[in-house]
Amino acid sequence: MKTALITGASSGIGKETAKALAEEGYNLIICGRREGRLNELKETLSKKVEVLALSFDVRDKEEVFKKIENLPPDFSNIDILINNAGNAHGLESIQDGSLDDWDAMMDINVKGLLYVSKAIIPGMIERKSGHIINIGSTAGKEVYPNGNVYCASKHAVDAINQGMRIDLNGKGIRVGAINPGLVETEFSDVRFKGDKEKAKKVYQGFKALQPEDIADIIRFVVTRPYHVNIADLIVMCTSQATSTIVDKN
Ligand code: NDP
Ligand code: 8X3
Repeated sequence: MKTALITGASSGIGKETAKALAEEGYNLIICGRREGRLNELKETLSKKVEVLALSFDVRDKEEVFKKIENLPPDFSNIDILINNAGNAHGLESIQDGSLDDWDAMMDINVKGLLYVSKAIIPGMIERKSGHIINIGSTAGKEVYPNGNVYCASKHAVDAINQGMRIDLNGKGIRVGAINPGLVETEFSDVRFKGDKEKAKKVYQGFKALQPEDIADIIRFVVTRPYHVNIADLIVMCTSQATSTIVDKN
């Protein structure tokens, strides 16, 4: 049976992806910082498949390598890596943005994704087999007002996705990105630092994508025959045309 490692599995897209892949029979390594949430999810999904909850901060490169290099034997061959952990921190103009928010976004969304990938790719190369799915964003395809550094981090994911696909060509490893538009998760709670009212307003007046929608697409992507690689996919809710054009009533 195949094993998938999902970063950011403690909520939103990552959590729903874990559920979807458990239904498909994949054994899972679910990652995130909030251990309690990971253990809860593990308890539910363990009824279907083998699950390992692995708690680490993707920013901590030593911890990333230590955790991944010391996986128990049953989980050490990772077939699918879903680079999903990430968030926006703040929504400020470039002149008003906070340095701490900028560090968080670049360190988590870009460098964290690189550390986890660097720890897992050698095994995939050795086994001449693997599948990496990078969760980008429409923010990696266009820039919107006050999105500056978050958009930069997701444009970097877009470039890394292309770079991985080029460098890993011929090594038996599939690489592709899924770039969602507005998805109703804890994303805006994090962006607005726990201001629930402000976060809720982001998804009011239209039907936003739900994390299950993206999980369903990831399920489709990983279950294609080996010769089929979904390289780059943009998905928005029907009400959304661009980052700034959303049909709200
Ligand atoms: P959530 O806030 O619901 O989930 C974010 C996940 O990332 C959590 O599981 C969180 O776990 C994890 N995470 C955040 N920081 C770290 C860290 N330092 N170390 C380890 N894990 C971390 O948001 P989404 O599900 O929406 O976001 C998932 C991905 O989808 C992100 O990359 C986001 O940029 C992208 N995306 C989201 C969109 C949206 O509109 N929601 C649209 C386009 C892309 P924990 O806090 O436990 O560490
Ligand atoms: C999340 C979507 O539009 O908030 O990446 O940047 S958006």
